[in-house]
Amino acid sequence: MARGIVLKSVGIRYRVLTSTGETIDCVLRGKLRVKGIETTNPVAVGDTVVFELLDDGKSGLITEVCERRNYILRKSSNLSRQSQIIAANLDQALLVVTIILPKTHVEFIDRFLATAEAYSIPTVIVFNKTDLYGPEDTENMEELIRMYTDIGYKCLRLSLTDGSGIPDIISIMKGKISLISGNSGVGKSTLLNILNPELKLRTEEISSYHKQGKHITTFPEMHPLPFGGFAIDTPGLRGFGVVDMERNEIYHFFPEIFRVASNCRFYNCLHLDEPDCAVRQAVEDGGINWLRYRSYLSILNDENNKYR
Ligand SMILES: Nc1nc2c(ncn2[C@@H]2O[C@H](COP(=O)(O)OP(=O)(O)OP(=O)(O)O)[C@@H](O)[C@H]2O)c(=O)[nH]1
Ligand SMILES: [Mg+2]
Ligand SMILES: [Zn+2]
Repeated sequence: MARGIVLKSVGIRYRVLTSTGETIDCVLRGKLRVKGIETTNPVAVGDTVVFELLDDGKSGLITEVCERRNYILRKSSNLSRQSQIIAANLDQALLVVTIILPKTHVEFIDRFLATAEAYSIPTVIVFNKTDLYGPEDTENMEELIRMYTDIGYKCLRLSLTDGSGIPDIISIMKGKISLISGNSGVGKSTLLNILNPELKLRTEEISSYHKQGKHITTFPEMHPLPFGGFAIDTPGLRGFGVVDMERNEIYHFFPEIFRVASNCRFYNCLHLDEPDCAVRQAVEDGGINWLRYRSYLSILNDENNKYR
């Protein structure tokens, strides 16, 4: 019996890293004990597992999945009710965003942040490609950084081309399991290749035609980092899971709205047009940024409130 952490799943096999630094390819034992939820995949990247080494000494049989601290999900398909675990035991998410090439929209950032709040995963917002920014782009970035810092999110400025900000990223990622997320083309794989040059992940020029990246990375994989810790490169926009939120709890995942909402007249206020709504008052007074309020409304108005 040994313990390890799942780096990757390949078909029915799982690549497991042991505490001594070996990687063992494992299959699942027929009767596997997994606590908690029903999903299409019983084992995910980031899981700690117990396994038996088989006679060949090189492969193993996973007998138990240890209890997860947290996990993120996505629906198996558009129609399916079943969900799939993307990753487990995350310490934090780094949301990589860019002001241009491609432009990351505030609403996308806010949906991600709200989802991460719902999963209780702290998020750091990383503004990449600063080398490409003109004065106006830089101003836009600084405005967003002010907005998110005021709410309580940590923000970093990064350029993978000129190297500025890389030491900050390393100190934030050291010893932790980090999910690297963000739209296609923002530089997630480029970042991981710089952090661990042995990886040689595929990166691609974003097409200049529609200024959007293509999704190059497809399966989540956890990469050990040379300075300690792991990074999970998720497949672009689709990489982050769905959460089913009740309409009246969405504002719980906007920390600055939640803080103010206790002053609304009605305990079940949705902060739309109810009388004496402290949230709307704060938006008017500028205490809550209207961009954030707009993102809140957009999630609230989503059909079924299920989004990805
Ligand atoms: N100028 C500049 N280009 C960058 C920077 N970071 C990444 N790039 C370029 O942006 C393009 C896309 O980078 P990728 O690392 O493939 O993007 P990704 O986020 O992994 O994209 P998907 O795998 O499609 O989700 C590549 O051509 C990179 O060289 C940067 O800081 N500055
Ligand atoms: Mg990539
Ligand atoms: Zn209200």
